[in-house]
Amino acid sequence: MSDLEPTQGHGSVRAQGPVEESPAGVTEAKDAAGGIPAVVSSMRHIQEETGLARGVKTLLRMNQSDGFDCPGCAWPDPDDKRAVTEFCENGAKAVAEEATTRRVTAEFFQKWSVAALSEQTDHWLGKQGRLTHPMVLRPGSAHYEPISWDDAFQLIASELNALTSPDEALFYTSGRTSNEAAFLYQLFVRQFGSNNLPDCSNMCHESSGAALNETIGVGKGTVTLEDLEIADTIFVIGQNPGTNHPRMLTALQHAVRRGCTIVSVNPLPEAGLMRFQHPQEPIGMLTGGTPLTKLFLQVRINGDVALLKGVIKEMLEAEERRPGTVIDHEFIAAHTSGYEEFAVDILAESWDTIVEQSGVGRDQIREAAEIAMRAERMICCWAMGLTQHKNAVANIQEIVNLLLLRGQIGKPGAGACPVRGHSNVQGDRTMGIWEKMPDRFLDALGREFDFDPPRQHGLDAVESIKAMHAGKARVFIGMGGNFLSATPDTEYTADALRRCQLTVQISTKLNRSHLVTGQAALILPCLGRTETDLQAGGPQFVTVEDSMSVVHRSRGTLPPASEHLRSEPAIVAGMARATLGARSKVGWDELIANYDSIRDHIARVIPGFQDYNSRVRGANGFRLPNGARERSFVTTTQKARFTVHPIPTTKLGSDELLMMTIRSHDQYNTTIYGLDDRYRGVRNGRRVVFLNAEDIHSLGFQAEEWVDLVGRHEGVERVAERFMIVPYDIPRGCAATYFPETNVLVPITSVADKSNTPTSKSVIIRLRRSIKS
Ligand SMILES: Nc1nc2c(c(=O)[nH]1)N[C@H]1C(S)=C(S)[C@@H](COP(=O)(O)OP(=O)(O)OC[C@H]3O[C@@H](n4cnc5c(=O)[nH]c(N)nc54)[C@H](O)[C@@H]3O)O[C@H]1N2
Ligand SMILES: Nc1nc2c(c(=O)[nH]1)N[C@H]1C(S)=C(S)[C@@H](COP(=O)(O)OP(=O)(O)OC[C@H]3O[C@@H](n4cnc5c(=O)[nH]c(N)nc54)[C@H](O)[C@@H]3O)O[C@H]1N2
Ligand SMILES: [Mo]
Repeated sequence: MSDLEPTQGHGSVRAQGPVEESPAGVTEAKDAAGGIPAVVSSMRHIQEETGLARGVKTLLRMNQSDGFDCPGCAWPDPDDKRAVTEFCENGAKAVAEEATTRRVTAEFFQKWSVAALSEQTDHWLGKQGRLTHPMVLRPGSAHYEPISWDDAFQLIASELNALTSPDEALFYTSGRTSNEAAFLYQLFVRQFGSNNLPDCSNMCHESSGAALNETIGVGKGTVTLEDLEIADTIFVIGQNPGTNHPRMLTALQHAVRRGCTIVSVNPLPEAGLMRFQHPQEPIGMLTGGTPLTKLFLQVRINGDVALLKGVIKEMLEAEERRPGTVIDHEFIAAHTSGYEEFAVDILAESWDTIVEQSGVGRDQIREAAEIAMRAERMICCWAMGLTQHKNAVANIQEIVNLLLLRGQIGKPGAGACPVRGHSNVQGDRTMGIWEKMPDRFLDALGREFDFDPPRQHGLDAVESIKAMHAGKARVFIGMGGNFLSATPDTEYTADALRRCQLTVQISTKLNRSHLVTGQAALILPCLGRTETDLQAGGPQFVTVEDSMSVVHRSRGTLPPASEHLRSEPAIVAGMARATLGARSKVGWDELIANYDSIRDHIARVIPGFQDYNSRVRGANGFRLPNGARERSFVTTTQKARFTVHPIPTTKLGSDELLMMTIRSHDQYNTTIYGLDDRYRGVRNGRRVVFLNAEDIHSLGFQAEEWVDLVGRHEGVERVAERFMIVPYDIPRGCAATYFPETNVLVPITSVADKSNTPTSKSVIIRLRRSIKS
């Protein structure tokens, strides 16, 4: 098999896990999320990983003012009214995953060769427990072996310092890294001489950042939790909060109860968005829960530009009929640019194209427009359903257009709400984890630390993969995450990583990026959120920024999983000291002794962080300033910008489908908690493809048949083997599968305009009868 080619003498290492042979069990999909099954499921994970006593004790510390920040998602915590049990099913699973009592020891690696580990599933890898000791995989060796921290840092230093240029190294970050670790990491990288700081955001909300920066002058959302509490209308577009941001459902439930209207736009009727049963409300559970969505628009995959243009067109046509009743002319005149051109384009758009491309009927579009026209305080929320398409930036800019029409930005209860993924992905960006930080940041950083930061933009995630593949980058360092499995085009990316001299992963748990490596590889095990972080100056806390720009503390209380673990900031300092030596004037050791001193530097470099150390010690932390909230729009026109976008048309052959790669209810990105997707009615299997029953029939297949998924892009064929067909309530021509099993089908050359984000939600495939069936 092609994915078993021997490489680098580490043996035959698979870039993709083995294929499960047993069929998944399929039952009916649910429309309600939460309820007793959610409690049972979280307790089962806790029981299995940590034991109940340790697990429950840990959960009680989560999201409390003096506790740790949930490593699940970036949804904010309500001020002052944190229930003792401010946690959700999937937050509990995230904690169980980290607080597990299982251990991956040095003996484990002696027993298991890298090749043998690669024959195991991703689910199995994750279940082996916490990494406990720094390990090295030497060139030609089949097994990882223990290494001391000092030798590991020396190995990194010698490889980095042997490069012809600092730009031959890549420094990836996932989004769990704390502000303190992220700030030190980017400082190290920039003192080393590169801006090569790709991050998970490149594959996530990069499109939101690009879209919002251009139109409202800030790359973040403009709303707070208090705004959600007073909004009268909320659109939830391309997001599955029941699984990925369960605590958001509580906010939506409160909103509905006080009369707020929720519109959801999704190819799937996702459980939770349709109905929600609060796990802490027994009455709701008996009555079937609160219906959340008032209007469900079952858009075709990537039909959002067409749909949003349709809604806006209805509004503009209503304004023509009843001038002065729909559009906020005062706001538009005072605060926006580009309205004329925008309105002309919308009015010229044909209804046939809108209806055909969106897949949503004219009546439903009118209904959505009527809701938007009545709205006094409207919020639009979105996530990966919008950001991972070729025209992702246009998707989000159409949302901005919709909001601007009635002045729904910069007033209480209204605004743009990109719902972030990783718990500190937004904070990492604020700290300078970005390949193209603006000059004002670099100037301040250089002044504070008395050096000249490099100015040339670095490489993002996709560019990094290409650079490794072309032999232009030779050292890869990952601060968390699972680069191999999270990025597109798995086999291509594996080849890219194999061409490196050295790959280094700073991690809590075993994953496939530890197995597909360069000539040499290091695993550097680090502390997680839940654990105490003891340094020379005493116990430390770290800080994070949530999806709504609130910066707050996180302090773990569990004893570390092993005495050999180091904190992320300490690991960065170790690499920096070894690599930079006398070239750096930074007192790395002093910074690690007491993280207050890191925060003092941050306070002087990054706007909004003045008095960081005292303000972040307040019970609920502090909120960063956001110009757009004050209607100060720092764009090229100094105003909020209306923008014009053509309706994208995806041309599919008669046997082709447009596939989105999504999350099941039992995974955290590439971490597989379990093999069930309770809400979608799938048990004990992940290799399923959800299809419309009529498509199954017209393509000549049957439910529960096994197929291979075949993609063709720019003449290159990519295959993902053995998926079971599951009939589902999904628009014609669309398909859904789980990430990361189908990342092998996402072409490295298929990316979003402007943000370069892989098009993980727009993959063209065909079905082929699986030969083994
Ligand atoms: N438990 C858990 N929590 C998580 C994560 C996890 O894996 N597990 N991941 C975290 C991370 S990093 C992130 S970024 C977020 C992800 O949170 P989500 O964005 O909710 O995650 P996805 O599963 O990718 O779901 C995308 C949703 O968009 C819909 N969709 C797909 N294509 C389109 C389209 O073209 N148009 C529209 N309108 N909708 C579309 C899908 O049907 C699905 O409901 O969650 C975070 N939280
Ligand atoms: N096809 C497809 N691809 C996608 C997506 C999609 O929807 N479809 N979504 C994209 C998105 S939104 C994202 S954000 C990326 C996610 O990309 P990543 O962030 O790279 O991936 P994760 O699976 O979240 O990383 C999990 C690993 O992080 C490590 N880890 C966990 N906690 C910690 C910690 O506290 N510190 C350290 N140092 N390590 C830790 C563990 O070793 C674990 O194995 O994937 C992207 N890829
Ligand atoms: Mo994400």
